[in-house]
Amino acid sequence: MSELASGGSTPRPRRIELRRIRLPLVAPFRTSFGTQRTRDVLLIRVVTDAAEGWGECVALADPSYSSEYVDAAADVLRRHLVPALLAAGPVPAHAVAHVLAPVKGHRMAKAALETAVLDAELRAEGRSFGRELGAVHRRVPCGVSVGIMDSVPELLDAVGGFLDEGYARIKLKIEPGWDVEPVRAVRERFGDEVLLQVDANTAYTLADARHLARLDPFDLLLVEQPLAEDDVLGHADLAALIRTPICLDESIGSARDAAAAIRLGACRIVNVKPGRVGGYLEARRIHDVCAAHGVPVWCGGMLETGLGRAANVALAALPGFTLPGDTSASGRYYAADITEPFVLDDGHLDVPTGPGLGVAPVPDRLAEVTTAAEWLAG
Ligand code: OSB
Ligand code: MG
Repeated sequence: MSELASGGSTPRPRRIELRRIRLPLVAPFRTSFGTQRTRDVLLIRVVTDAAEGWGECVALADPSYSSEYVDAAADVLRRHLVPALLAAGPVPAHAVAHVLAPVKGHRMAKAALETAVLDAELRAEGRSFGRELGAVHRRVPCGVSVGIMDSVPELLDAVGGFLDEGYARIKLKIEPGWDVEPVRAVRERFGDEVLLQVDANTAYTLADARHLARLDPFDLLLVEQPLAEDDVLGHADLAALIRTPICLDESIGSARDAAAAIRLGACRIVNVKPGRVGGYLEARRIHDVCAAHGVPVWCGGMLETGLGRAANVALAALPGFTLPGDTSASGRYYAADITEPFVLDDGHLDVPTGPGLGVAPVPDRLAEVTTAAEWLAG
């Protein structure tokens, strides 16, 4: 252990809990890669002598959005990541990624563990995530991601409801066969002032460029991840063929990826999802790289509970997050959250100000939704 990583007064993690919870979504959420009806979430709790901290793993139940999935995340945490951390002694949050680096990939699993360590550290020091990350706003404007529906009238009802609730931006999930028509219908019904964007979750190929150009007249803020995760060059080629700005989600796993994508001209905007990139500290580095290049970023979402949402809202308050994020209110996802619910106020969510995440699971509620729990100790 290096001098840096052994950090003088850093409390060491005594024990670490892996806990699985299951929450029904208020409505099915359909994307080009599948339909989510419930959220099977892995939570991590790190206990030190000074405090306990929480991290939410954003991996979905199936490897459909990305190669990671929740059972694999639990396995790599149990067998590799948690033992490595417990064996390393006192590790400050900023050194967790270094300790975990010998394990390749598994960024969502690593992010959850780093977040729990950071939360424990900040709670012990009485500092908030927002303060630690560099938040400059008290509250953030929120967008909402609207799934693929069975019909256009059903979509218009859903979008109308979200606009009535005050959401500042609408994102439509698209796929071949559900793209130009729903966008046209939303523009016709709700007008040109609505901030509108689309997310394809890799459902197209470069051969679809002429079709995607049919979205150009609708003045979309961006089209998110039209092509495959590993097709950064394809996105650069597509950018020359359509006017709508391209935003990357799945393709960006690190600040280095973001720098390369920007240099290649593959994106003009970046969706920052802390889980996808290995944690909030790497997410902040992506923010910094993008800001240096004048590339706007926004905070993505993975249908988080209040725990993950608290940290996302803190991140979204950094100065380079100039577009509304997928940081919707708790009620957009869950009838009952596991924390005090995040409630929309005039299209905004407040950045938590309490120590660490500023929220914690409500014990009875957590117990209600728990499906499994195990403790690991050094
Ligand atoms: O691509 O942004 C995405 C949800 C799960 C997996 C991938 C994505 C999404 C969303 C919803 O779009 C974002 C949210 O509201 O949490
Ligand atoms: Mg996306």
